[in-house]
Amino acid sequence: MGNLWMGLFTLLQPAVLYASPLRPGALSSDGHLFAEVYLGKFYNYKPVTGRRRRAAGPDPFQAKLREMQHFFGLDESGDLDLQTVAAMRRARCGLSDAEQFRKTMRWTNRTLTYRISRYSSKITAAQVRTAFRQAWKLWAQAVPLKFRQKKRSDADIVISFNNKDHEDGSPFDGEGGILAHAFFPGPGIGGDVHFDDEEAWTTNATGHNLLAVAVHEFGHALGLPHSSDPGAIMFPAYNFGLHSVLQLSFQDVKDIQEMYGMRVLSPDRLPPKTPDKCDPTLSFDAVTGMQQELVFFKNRFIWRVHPSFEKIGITLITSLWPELPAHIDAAYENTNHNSMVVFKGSQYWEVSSLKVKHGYPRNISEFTFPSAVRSIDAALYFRETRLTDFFIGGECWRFNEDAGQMMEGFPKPIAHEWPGIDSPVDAAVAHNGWYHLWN
Ligand SMILES: [Ca+2]
Ligand SMILES: [Ca+2]
Ligand SMILES: [Ca+2]
Ligand SMILES: [Zn+2]
Ligand SMILES: [Zn+2]
Repeated sequence: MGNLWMGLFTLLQPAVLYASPLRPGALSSDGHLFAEVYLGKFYNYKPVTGRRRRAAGPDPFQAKLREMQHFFGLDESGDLDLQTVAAMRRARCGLSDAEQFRKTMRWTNRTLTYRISRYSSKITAAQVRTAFRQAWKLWAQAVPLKFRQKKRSDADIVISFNNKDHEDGSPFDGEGGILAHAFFPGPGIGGDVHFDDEEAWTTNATGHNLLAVAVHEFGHALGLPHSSDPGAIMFPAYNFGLHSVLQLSFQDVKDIQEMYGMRVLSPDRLPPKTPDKCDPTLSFDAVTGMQQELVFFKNRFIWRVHPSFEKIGITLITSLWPELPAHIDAAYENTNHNSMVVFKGSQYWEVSSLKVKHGYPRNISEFTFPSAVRSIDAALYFRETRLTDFFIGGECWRFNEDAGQMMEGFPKPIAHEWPGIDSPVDAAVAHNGWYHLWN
């Protein structure tokens, strides 16, 4: 027990404090109430009270919780464990995840108009207009639709920034929580998009990025429901990180093209597919331990494998660590520092208690590599000796963590230090007394 759950605990917002010791299913009644409200809002959960509750068969709360856990790629335990609560605490879109996809709700015009009826108090009107123009462009690149801004007269899609109750039956909730919501295509309020004006809207990765949220909401305005693909723009939680590149995913493009037809995509704009863990050709960028879990890195994604969870959940790296880039090179767990070290190119980051430490990225020259070493293929930490092996091309470098320098005589050929292992090495990890290396 201990470290893993303490680590996850730091993911939770400071506003919610649970009694220690922390273990799954042992949350306070406040946590339970919060979850009931969340499931009510996003999964059509209706609490059963009184006599009917005892008479009912399977617990409807657990059933809805499993539905939510399935959607978020979490272990479908039906327990209100800390990973589930952390997922519920993430900033997100106000629309339900149980919304049924209805093909009839789509625009018949090929040119759609939008109007901004109320601007943000957090960023300039010019910044808002630019973000919206870029957001529409992403959709217009995939389907034969045109979007035109109107200044005064009526438009199909009216966009506004609002505070708290704004008379549509779905009041905003102040900073955090719900960021925005939208209405599916139709007359009147149909297609309209509302942003919570109390969010710290930005054009970068601080606060909440307006472009990232606008692309998602505009997807609703065109008729798309939420997607459980964590790589999709239509995934309900906010995922934008420091190094994020905004683009529609394969799933988003497929869904919108089913509604409006295709536009031929140029080869440099092919949408990225979310990797499938069952793909036999799947390789990994890096693999590391993280307390009790194993973490597999691939492109923008991670899989977390926990010994007591059946389900292997895939999420975006940025949903845990917004500061980390995609396509990392190598990672290892330094159990003596209680941290995870992540490498990309000549930079590295240290993650402790599930947070990227301040002052990173730093340069790999701090590991006393010569300047000719520009990147690392894989890294492996030996808990007992506090040594770390770095695999670079055909060579192995051995770093003494206590002394802060390379061991004498290194680098050595991988074939010499690791007989039978081919080079280059893609990923390496120590687990259950075995060393696992991937080529
Ligand atoms: Ca809000
Ligand atoms: Ca409208
Ligand atoms: Ca690698
Ligand atoms: Zn949404
Ligand atoms: Zn609204």
